[in-house]
Amino acid sequence: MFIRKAPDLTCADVTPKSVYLDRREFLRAMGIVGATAAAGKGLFELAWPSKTAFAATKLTGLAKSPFSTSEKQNTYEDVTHYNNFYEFGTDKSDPAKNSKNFNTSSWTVSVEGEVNKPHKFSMEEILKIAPLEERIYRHRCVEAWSIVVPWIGFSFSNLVKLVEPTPKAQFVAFQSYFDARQMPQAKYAGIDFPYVEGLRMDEAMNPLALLGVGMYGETLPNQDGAPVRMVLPWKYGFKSVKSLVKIKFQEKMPPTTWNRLASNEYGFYANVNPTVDHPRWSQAKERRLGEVFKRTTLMFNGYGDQVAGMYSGMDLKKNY
Ligand SMILES: Nc1nc2c(c(=O)[nH]1)N[C@H]1C(S)=C(S)[C@@H](COP(=O)(O)O)O[C@H]1N2
Ligand SMILES: [Mo]
Repeated sequence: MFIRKAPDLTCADVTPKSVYLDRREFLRAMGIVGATAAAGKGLFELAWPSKTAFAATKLTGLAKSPFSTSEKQNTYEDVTHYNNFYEFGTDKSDPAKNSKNFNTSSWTVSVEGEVNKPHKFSMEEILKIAPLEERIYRHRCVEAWSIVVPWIGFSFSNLVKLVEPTPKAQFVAFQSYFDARQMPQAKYAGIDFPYVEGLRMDEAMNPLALLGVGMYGETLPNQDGAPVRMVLPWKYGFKSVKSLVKIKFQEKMPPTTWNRLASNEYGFYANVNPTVDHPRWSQAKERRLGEVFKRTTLMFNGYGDQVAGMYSGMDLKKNY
């Protein structure tokens, strides 16, 4: 198993073989590998060790990713105490304080719309979709600060393939969890909830687009988007929705939270672009948390080799 609270850990649970068989069985149940039916087990009966919250649980057996940067990682302290998660307050220190009791147990992510196989995924199922990888990505917020984070997850495209989008699926809409009772600070944030975002289909299928389930060797802390979020390292941070509950494939470009609020400031694409300034500040440089001097911001946040091709022929000043 990938996931297990340390006290219940036994050798038998962590053999690579059991991980492999379990995952293969799940994929077979989704009709992805092999023609033989899963031995007596339906998709919803697959055993997974824990149904409880995924807080601070070690994730082991992580593969290394060729997409990882070798730049110095930010500290866990920085990444968990300097957050944008407006549902839990707008100060950078608010999410750490206010998300402590956020209940992420029995979490599901509904994948629907223009797909042949709509499915409500449990976290147990999500963790079985692909072998988990550690990916050390640069993250650039539109507010001109940046961090380097060792995320854990897998390419979002692995999930997409399971649900089989129809030819009508041109865009993917993402929705975060929202509950005013668990997120009382949200009413002062000035944006509408639930938080929504979107990608063009080819962007969603780009191998860099990560479905994140952890960081620093553990499941995600609540303030960083537990239990599952998007991580899109070539785009400004606001595209990477936290605490994901719904994914919808659709023909039309979906509305996005910040674009709805101020379309002259935040576009749909939101690719990191040092040559297109925010109307109220420059995007040419950034402050890496923990550093004193500003760094030069790179086009596509330095991921141009992987993503520039998707935008060739597009006017990126217009499509900001
Ligand atoms: N649901 C939701 N997702 C969100 C946000 C938010 O306020 N609500 N903020 C975004 C912004 S602006 C950034 S920079 C990143 C921050 O992620 P981090 O706190 O894990 O670094 O989350 C993004 N995802
Ligand atoms: Mo951001």
